Amino acid sequence: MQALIFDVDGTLADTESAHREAFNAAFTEVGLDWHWDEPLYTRLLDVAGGKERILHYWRCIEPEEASGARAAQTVAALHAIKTRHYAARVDGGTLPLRPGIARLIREANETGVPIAIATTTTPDNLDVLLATPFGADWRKRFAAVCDASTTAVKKPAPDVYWAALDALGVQAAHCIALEDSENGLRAACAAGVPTVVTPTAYTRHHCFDDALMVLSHLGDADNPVPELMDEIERRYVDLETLRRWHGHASFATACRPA
Ligand code: XBP
Ligand code: MG
Repeated sequence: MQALIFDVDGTLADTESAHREAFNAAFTEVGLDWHWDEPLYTRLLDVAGGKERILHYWRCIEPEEASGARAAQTVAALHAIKTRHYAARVDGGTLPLRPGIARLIREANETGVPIAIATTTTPDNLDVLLATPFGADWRKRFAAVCDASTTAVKKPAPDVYWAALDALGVQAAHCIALEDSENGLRAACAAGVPTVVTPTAYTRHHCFDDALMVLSHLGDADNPVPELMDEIERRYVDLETLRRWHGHASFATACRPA
């Protein structure tokens, strides 16, 4: 295993409740009577990308208006308001990183293992989420940051993972991706990257059959991973754990009948 590729929303932090609140705050600000409750938002998360999600919803409820000439501008303007509301909710470190994320990123940095980000989220969202735990120069920790501005086509398409692999200069099979959703797993697998999934409440019901491992979270010394409680040595996921699992994946792939 030569590199790690991290998804953002749901993986680095459990962000989708803040995103949902930001969407609803934007709808209210512009006078729309739209409201995305948890069950509806959980379904809408099947559409990756906030702009794509808004347009998909609008097309479902008002197909005529949503296909007008100015629909794209309207969606972009609404999404910019949403992004402002998201920043207001997340800025200042109000949203903690998920267990094990800060520890694993620091371990990779300290041991020279290159890491990248592959996300469909808006670039501005990364700064508000990562500047507090890692400082204003958080980007220095990553060999590549690939986001909604990097590729037009969103997950489950593999494009953002291809971009991360190109930037890393590492073969897909020599990496491990960390994801939270079925769209993310499908994108990583389509790019050939073995993937560890840590679902959230929004994605727990998704299908993760092609995942290398599915865990409640990555854990820490004082917060063991429930699925690793039988482990004698270490009950959280570190680079050595990932290298061991990656070795099994490589072996399994090598053995997979043609
Ligand atoms: C999850 C997404 C994003 C967020 C909302 O991204 O699909 O669209 O839900 O963020 P990830 P934007 O690939 O990190 O899981 O409104 O900025 O798209
Ligand atoms: Mg995600």
